[in-house]
Amino acid sequence: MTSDALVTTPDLTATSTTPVHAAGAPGAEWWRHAVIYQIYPRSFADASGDGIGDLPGITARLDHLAALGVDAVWLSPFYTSPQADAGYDVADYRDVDPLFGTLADFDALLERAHGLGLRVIVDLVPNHTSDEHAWFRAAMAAGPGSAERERYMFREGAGEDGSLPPNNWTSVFGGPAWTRVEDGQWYLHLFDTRQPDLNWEHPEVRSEFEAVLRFWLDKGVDGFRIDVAHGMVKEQGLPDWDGTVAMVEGTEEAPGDHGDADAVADQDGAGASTGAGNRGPMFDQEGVHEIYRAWNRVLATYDGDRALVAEAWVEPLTRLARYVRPDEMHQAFNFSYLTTRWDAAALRRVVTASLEASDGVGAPTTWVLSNHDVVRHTSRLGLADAGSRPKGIGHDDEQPDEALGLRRGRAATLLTLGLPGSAYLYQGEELGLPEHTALDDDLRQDPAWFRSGHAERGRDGCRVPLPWAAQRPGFGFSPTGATWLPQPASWAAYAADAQDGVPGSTLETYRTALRVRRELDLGTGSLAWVDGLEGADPSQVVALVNRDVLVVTNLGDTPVRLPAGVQVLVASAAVDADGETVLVPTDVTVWARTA
Ligand code: TEU
Repeated sequence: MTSDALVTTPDLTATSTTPVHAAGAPGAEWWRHAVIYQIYPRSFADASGDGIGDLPGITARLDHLAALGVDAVWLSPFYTSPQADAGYDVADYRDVDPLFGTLADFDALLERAHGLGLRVIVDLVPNHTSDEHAWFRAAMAAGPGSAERERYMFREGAGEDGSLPPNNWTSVFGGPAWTRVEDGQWYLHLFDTRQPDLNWEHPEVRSEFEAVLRFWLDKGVDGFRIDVAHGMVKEQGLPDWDGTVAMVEGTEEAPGDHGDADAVADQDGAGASTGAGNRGPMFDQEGVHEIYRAWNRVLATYDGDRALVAEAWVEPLTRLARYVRPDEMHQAFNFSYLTTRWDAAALRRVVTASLEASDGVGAPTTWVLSNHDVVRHTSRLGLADAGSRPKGIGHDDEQPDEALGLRRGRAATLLTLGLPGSAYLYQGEELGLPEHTALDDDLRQDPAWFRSGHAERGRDGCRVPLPWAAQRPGFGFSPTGATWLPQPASWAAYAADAQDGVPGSTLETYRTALRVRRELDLGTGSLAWVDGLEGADPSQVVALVNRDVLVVTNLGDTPVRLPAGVQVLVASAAVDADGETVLVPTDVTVWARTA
């Protein structure tokens, strides 16, 4: 821990500050403070004209990301896959699906990105393969008792004739987590039936994934995002479990919800007593950590601070921090932050708990508001229960207030980027894109929509192809105008070319924020809460200092007056300035220089 928090305490007239701590251990590694942009390849940019994004499309648009000012990109899977879960069902971990291009296209992308100073992280999906992976085909062909079946989780069924699933686990997408094959055995799949879980007790599974890591490291990738990082090892005996197999739910036990004080305070990681997070026999087992220690050693044999980021829906935050201990992974997505409601006290609590938990293991915190699995934050924040997390939104669900959601979404982003640590952005959020909340149900492709019996709308609404050019067919996503999902007509106003160079647009606001964040090194800074801005109600206002920047988010109805003499650097929306006085309006974040 550094003492930056103490040395940067500014002279804020009529305020006091509480130093909290710094962001992780000091260190030069890029991932400690990087802003990393998630590319969802099928929806970023299409070069081939088939309406599905591809690697050449990404390469052609990398300048947009360099100009945006991010440090790195993370690519969701582009590997050979039957696309039963949009590529999170991998049939060949060492090749590119023809839908997205070729290995040569990947090499060209990597070279261009590195030429622009952007690092590249790729997605690794180790919990399960596709049912079209050579190993699973071999397992099916070889039959019960074979060595080939040992690489997966095949079991005999329960009941007299084995016609019942081996246990009561359900799939994350809904329905049973087991599928029976013709010879009578069952195999486990925590996700879709076409995503059989691997057996991580098997040495060949371990050595194969280390080889896959090396394959991409040798190509020059800068790191990996590890899918379902908390799921690979299951409790011995696969005992029944009556909990819900799902992600962090934002239940009342979870700190990410209303910021329940007791839950956040209960950060001892002592056990399953809070009931929060994924603590069933299929998630967050001790055995996963040994895998990450081995992978850490693989990465350490390469130069350039290669990094591993955990996609682990685990709470409390102290439990998540165990994935980023010094000899394991480097980052873990902070989903407790993502699931926090639009509430000043809850936000302060989750930020403090996050920094304390990651400081405790010398890791950075990895802030995130949106990704390809959740309703876009601009739309979540436009719901009556602002910041709640529905599992998709359809035409007959509550429709978010788009303008309010955008205003709050921009404020939330500016707060996020003002925090020390690393941050992830999801493609399109720099345009302020809302979720597609009225997508025709007949067009939905997410397996969660089908497996939940249409109870969950699923994730298609955050995966709609990006609008690049307001006046072009398909908003310039593809040269033919084709888009694999339709874009709402209202997206013309969000198109990149409609915002480029327009002062105050979401795109220009992101660019300014990222530039200032980089210039002032906010990512390696530290946080001190500002306890009392004059006249500001702490239950309505989040105020902090990072280096000499005052970050103020007003969640209340009354404008918040900034201390006299500060200089506004960035604002998420227009602020009221009257001579020396700067007022921060409702649902706005401002960065102001104090020195
Ligand atoms: O997500 C893991 C996960 O827990 C989510 O799938 C979540 O449960 C789901 O989005 C419901 O909201 C990862 C990937 O990010 C996701 O896209 C994949 O579908 C999943 O793994 C399986 O590989």
